Amino acid sequence: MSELNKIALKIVSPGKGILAADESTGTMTKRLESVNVKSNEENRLEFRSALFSSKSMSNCIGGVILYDETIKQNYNEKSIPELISETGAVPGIKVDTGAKKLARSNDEKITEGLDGLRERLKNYYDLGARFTKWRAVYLISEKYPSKLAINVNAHALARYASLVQEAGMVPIVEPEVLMDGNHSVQDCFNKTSEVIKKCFDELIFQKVDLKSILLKPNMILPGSKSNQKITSEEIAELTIKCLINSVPGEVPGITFLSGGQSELEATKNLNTINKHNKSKFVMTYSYGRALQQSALKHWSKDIKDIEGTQKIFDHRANMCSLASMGKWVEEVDKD
Ligand code: 5MM
Repeated sequence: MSELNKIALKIVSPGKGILAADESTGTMTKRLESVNVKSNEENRLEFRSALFSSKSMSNCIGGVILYDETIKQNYNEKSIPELISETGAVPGIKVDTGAKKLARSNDEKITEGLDGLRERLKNYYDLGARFTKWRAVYLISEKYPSKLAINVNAHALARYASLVQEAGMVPIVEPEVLMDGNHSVQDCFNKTSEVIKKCFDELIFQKVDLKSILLKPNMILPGSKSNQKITSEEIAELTIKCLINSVPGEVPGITFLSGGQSELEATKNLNTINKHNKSKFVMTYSYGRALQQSALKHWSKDIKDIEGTQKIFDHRANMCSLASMGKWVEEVDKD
């Protein structure tokens, strides 16, 4: 077993998943301002370090994805990667520089960040990162995602993954087919399958070691503006089918994004997926909003109440952990 494969397996060990805390400053500012908290470096650190020092870190969180600002911060005289490593979780870092307008397309995007990546990776390794993340985003409509967007993003994801393995870290490959739109669940299934297959064609072509990556896909869901009603069982069935058909068996783990689902939806769907998952893929979470939303809401009411904030985060993390093993029991929606 290679060192990188061991890191990947450690991140997705039983009952564990990933806390995605890699919001860029722009996104974090939107999140904080939506709950009337000023977005400054101090507040961003205060909230994030509250999560990283929560009790559930040691039994529910296998890895934390950080943003450039956070990986360089200290809290109580410890660096953030140290704080995370002490809980047993692996520190990770988002290394793309964002999704930008794709030339020759009106609405689609290409994720940037390859220039100078080799040097940045070395620096992140020295800061303690042992895994990384790069997210490509795809729209669904009649004509999207275009072949152009599918091909160029797959190419960039593979170039990124190859450089990351060279630097001694595990790349998370995140092709996110967005939930926005009025498309059907079948459209989501077809387009997501096409996107993921193309990613693996490129990863294989560029000689990426598939045993040492993690895939971070969306679940198969109807568009957020479609009126299609679908059960959690159907979501699970289509999601598993899509992944079994598109992901090579060597990949050690699938870590879903929540993608705008509520905390409860993301937990319930992950649980149903794991109840039905007969494949050898580990299927767990790499949630941003679905792990942080309620904790952020609580914290915003009194930013000194770290204990209360941690209690709420711990609850969510424990629910996701149970869902990653198919052992979650329905919760009452308190909102
Ligand atoms: C945490 O948010 C990440 C995106 O940040 P930027 O858009 O600011 O770069 C995002 O990539 C995230 O890691 C995944 O989408 C999963 O987050 P959700 O909230 O969809 O689970």
